[in-house]
Amino acid sequence: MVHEILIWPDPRLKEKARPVPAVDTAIRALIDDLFETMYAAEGVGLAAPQVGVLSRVLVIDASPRQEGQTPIALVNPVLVASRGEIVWSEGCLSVPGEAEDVKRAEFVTVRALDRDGRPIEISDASGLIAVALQHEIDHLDGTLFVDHLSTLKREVIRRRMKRLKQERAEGKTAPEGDAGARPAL
Ligand code: GNR
Ligand code: NI
Repeated sequence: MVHEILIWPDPRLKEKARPVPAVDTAIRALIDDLFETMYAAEGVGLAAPQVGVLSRVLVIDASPRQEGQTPIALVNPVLVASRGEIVWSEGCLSVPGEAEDVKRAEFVTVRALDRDGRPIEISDASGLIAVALQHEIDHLDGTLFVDHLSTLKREVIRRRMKRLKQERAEGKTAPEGDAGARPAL
């Protein structure tokens, strides 16, 4: 089932998600929904809080953009090591149409449970996967990429999101050629 993706600002996106006590059928159904919702929105990743579920679950699939990648579903992920620095132009399905440079670790190692509840480790990920892992784990802690920006940039984006929500509520579509109408992902 495709869920509605919450648009920032929303109080649910600021909450810290709760650890999953057991990877059961309900969690597997959530993972399926996250993949379905992510693919429908053409995103690279999605975290459960973005669909209003405050559980520590995320999915990532960079395969359309990076060859040799497979879809990843992580439960209770923990960043156990990171090194280096990289600046990446990030977007977010909860902040549609916006993209800004964010400084991240270049390489990360993450431990988690997979969809069968087995412990897995993603060792020394790099590139888009490494950035997406940090971006999605941030979501589980109530942090969005806009929280890494200057107050000025964040407030400009806040106004645009307010306008976007108003337009959506009024059933309007953005004017043609308006870059803000498309997610910059
Ligand atoms: O689709 C997405 N693309 C993206 C691009 C650069 C850095 C991070 C991301 S994640 C984002 C999907 C999303 O909002 N996940 O939470
Ligand atoms: Ni996001």
